Amino acid sequence: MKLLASAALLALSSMALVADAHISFRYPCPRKAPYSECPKPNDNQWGEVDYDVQSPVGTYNHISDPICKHSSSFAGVRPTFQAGSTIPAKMDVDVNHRGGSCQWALSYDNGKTWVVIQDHFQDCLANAPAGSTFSLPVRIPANAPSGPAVLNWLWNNNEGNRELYSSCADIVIQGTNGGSLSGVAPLFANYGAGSPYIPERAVSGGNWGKQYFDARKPITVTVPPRQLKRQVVPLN
Ligand SMILES: [Cu+2]
Repeated sequence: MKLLASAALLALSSMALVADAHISFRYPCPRKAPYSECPKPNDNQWGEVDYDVQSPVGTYNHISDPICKHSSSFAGVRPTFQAGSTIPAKMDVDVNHRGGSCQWALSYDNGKTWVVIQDHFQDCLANAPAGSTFSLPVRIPANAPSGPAVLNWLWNNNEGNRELYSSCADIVIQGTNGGSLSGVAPLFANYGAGSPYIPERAVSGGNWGKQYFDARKPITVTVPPRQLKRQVVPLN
């Protein structure tokens, strides 16, 4: 059994040479993903396709990518979701690292400020089979303002390297025209030297970083009302 497992690991690590793969959004499309159903690069953007879209953005002592990995998507249609509805999000799972803690956050200013809209602590993705596309729905708050927004999935894994994952999808929310959304700012743990450190958690329990999640700061993001196009009513 042990031998078989190491053979499987070897196979995995040689695949990892091609693209070090872990977990990302599959739907909605993560920024610059190579998936065929996602927005395509234009002729001079092919070098920007992210074949490593599932890899973490950093570890406890190293930041390899900014939160979201990319500051924009390729041009294309963003999916629209109603405030109060549940996005049938799907994750592209390579290995699940025995789960971890997920946070989902929204930004209306392209990632300058984030507000957490959903948490799933300790066993998030723990039952996601390796090599699967795994359903992990996320609910948009009913009072979410309308407008283009970034949905950010954040994940601290339980087992293995102490990593932070961040996968971002550009979406449009149809809700209140102008308004605010309150919650807490997300925790970016295991993300570079000096970031809060969550140790590898024994499957039987242990320190999963509760004190850091509990200490997240309240935040309110305010979205100005969007100018509605003036209706020109023909006189006749
Ligand atoms: Cu991984």
